[in-house]
Amino acid sequence: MQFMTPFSIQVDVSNGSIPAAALVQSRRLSDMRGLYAYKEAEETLAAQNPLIYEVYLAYDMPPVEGQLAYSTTVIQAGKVSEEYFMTKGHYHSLGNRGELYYGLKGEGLFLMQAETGEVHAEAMCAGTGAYVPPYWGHRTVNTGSEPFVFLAVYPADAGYNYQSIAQKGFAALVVERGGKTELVKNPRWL
Ligand code: PAN
Ligand code: ZN
Repeated sequence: MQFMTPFSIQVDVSNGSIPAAALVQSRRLSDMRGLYAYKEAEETLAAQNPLIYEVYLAYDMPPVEGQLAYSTTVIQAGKVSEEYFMTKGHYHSLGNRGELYYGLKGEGLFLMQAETGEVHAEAMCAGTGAYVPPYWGHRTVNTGSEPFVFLAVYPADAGYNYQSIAQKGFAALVVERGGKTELVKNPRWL
């Protein structure tokens, strides 16, 4: 492993951005085709192609064992029909790598899922530290009316496996019904 000099990088806590980020990824609705449950509502919103979330990668860390990477994610407030705006969600390519999320702003639900389909949800707001144990897929959902922002710290060699969630989604959807946030069964989950 490369011997590195310690460093710090500033997060703008007023909006969750990292002004000196090595990389900023923007995810619009068109980047998330097929991930929302309500297809007609997705088609209707497609013309606007709203920004759903941005990821600010603090540093371009080499993906090697022992190093940590960190990023912030800013998820906009909004819904596709009754399903809240959310991240794509992934398992780590190296399944035995955990992760820590720390809430900075807004309100969200942190969905985690074991390969068996067992789902676990943690409510998050500013100050919540939420732990993803190894082997759990994870997705964040903005359940509030302002951007939901969190910091993520993870092993730099964890990698991303988006495939299984792209195919089957999560076993649970996070929806607003009658003004309340509910977890409901995903009809596409087999
Ligand atoms: C996070 C996520 C970030 C965006 O940094 O990558 O919130 O979510 P998706 O990667 O699912 O689009 C993380 O969990 N890194 O491992
Ligand atoms: Zn992750």
